[in-house]
Amino acid sequence: MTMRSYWGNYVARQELGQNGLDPLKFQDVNQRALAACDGIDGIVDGMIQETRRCHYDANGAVCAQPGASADPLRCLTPAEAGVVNKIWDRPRNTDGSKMWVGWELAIDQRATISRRATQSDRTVLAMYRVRFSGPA
Ligand SMILES: [Ca+2]
Repeated sequence: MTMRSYWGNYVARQELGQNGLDPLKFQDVNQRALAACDGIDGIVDGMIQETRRCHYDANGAVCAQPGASADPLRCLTPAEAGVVNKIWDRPRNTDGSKMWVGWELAIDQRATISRRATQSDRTVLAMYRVRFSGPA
């Protein structure tokens, strides 16, 4: 798991509860974002080189939106779309600046999200919790 996956799982569990975000939904919205932005860099190759110019909004994948999946197992609720946008936005410091520079939109076809926290997940999540909410 990468740091980005930890962040995704952290946001999903914080905002949606212990079950987090369904991996199938996360995969679907990432694929939609990729499809929307792949060509911006001039080559449709399954990769977004110009992530800063990709402004795909996960609200476009909310159920019943044009362009969203018609499959209720794949389209998002508005709350889930908010979580996905937050995951893509990446964590911010207390002054509002982004903690990691380089990905303006952290879309990755291999982006994973899991429903069961591993021990290392829990360690990283505890770290985020301290960083963003202050010690419990
Ligand atoms: Ca491309």
